[in-house]
Order: sequence, then C-alpha cells, then structure tokens
Amino acid sequence: MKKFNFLPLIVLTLFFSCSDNDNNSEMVLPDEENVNEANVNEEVCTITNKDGLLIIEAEGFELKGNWRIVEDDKASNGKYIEYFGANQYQTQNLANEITVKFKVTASGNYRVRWYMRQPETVEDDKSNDVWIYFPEDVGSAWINNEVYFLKHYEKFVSRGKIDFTYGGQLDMHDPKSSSWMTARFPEAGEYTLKICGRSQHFQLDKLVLSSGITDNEAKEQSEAKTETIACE
Ligand SMILES: [Ca+2]
Repeated sequence: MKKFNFLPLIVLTLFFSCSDNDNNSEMVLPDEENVNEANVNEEVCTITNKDGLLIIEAEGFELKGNWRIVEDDKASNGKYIEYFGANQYQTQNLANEITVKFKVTASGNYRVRWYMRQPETVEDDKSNDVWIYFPEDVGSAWINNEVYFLKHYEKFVSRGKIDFTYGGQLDMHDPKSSSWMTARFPEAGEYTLKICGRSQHFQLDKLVLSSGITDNEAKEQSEAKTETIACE
C-alpha cells in the first residue's frame, strides 16, 4: 500500500520536471519565432525610377573610406557627401569605393547626370570629378557614332560652385574621349552603381538618370525632387 502512496508524488515530480523542460524550451522558441516573423514582415525598399527619372541621393550610398555625409539646407534631402581623401588622378584607390543599389522597372537607356558642387575657394578645375562605373558593364559612352560599353572605371566630371549644379559627363582615359554617359539596362531588375574618390573636397548631392525626356527636362524636373523608393 505504501508504494501506491508514493505514486502521486512521482507523477507530480515528472510533471514539474516536464514543465520545467517546456518552460526552458519556451524561453528560446519565442525569440526564434519573433525573428522569423520579422523576416516575413520586413519590407524590402529600393530606389527606383518614376516618370522617366531615376534619382539617387548621394547620401544613400554605402560609404566607406574617405567619404562623409554633410548636412546642408542647399542640398537635396538636406544632405550631400564629400570626398575628403587625397587626389587619385591616375587610378582608383578602392578603399574609397562607394556603392549604391537601385532597380529599374523596365529595360531602358538612362542619361547619367548629377548635382555636384566644388568648394568656393578652389580653382575651377579642382574638386570637380569622381571615378564612375556600372557593374555588368551597363554604362556606355558614345564614340565615333557608336555605343561604347564601359568595362572599367572612367572619370566623370563637371563644374559648379555655391549651389549644387546640374551636369556631369565622361572625360575618358581608356580610350581617350569625352562623351555623355548612358546607362543601358537590358531588362527590369536590380543594378549597382560604383563611385570612387578622385579629387579632394568634391561634393555630390544626387545623381539624376533620365530616360525618354530631354536633358533640359531632366534638369528642370529633377531639381526639386528627391529619390523614389519602392517597397515590397
Ligand atoms: Ca542629397
């Protein structure tokens, strides 16, 4: 008979023992569930084109090396980026290579321009350029009446002081040429733009890629606009 008296105690012990295990499990599981839930619900947002314009705020680049964000009421979105490293006129120092991803909703050819600024006190041909490259070689120049796809970094340049100024064109080294730049996206999807520091104290506010409108229209329509973000 005494054996039976112990039985409820054993059962209870087992119960609490199991409960403890359950509790231990529960202390881990909710975290995992929360993480999974966050992944499911997290929106993925990307810079994209709208009404013929693909505007990329410079402060949205993934910065590294000698680039920094500066706040300024004159800049689009209140910010621009400055390259404060040494001049790199001959080749790229990839420690100062910055990257941004964006997407286009359809295939298309986009003229590449920007709003930039030089410090007021520098000579007119200083602090006014970068190295530029579109991976997958979708960037192009126009040489001898033909499309020339750019397979490596080239110099991109313009001038402007006091206010951020619309402009930008290729001043190529290999082959030597000058040209407007066109990004030719073969299909809808995500693409990347890389910029590398070239001249010290260059200031970049935003890039303006335009398609199906004139350069003047792109300038007028982009001046007061910031980038378009699409989330899905
Ligand atoms: Ca900006």
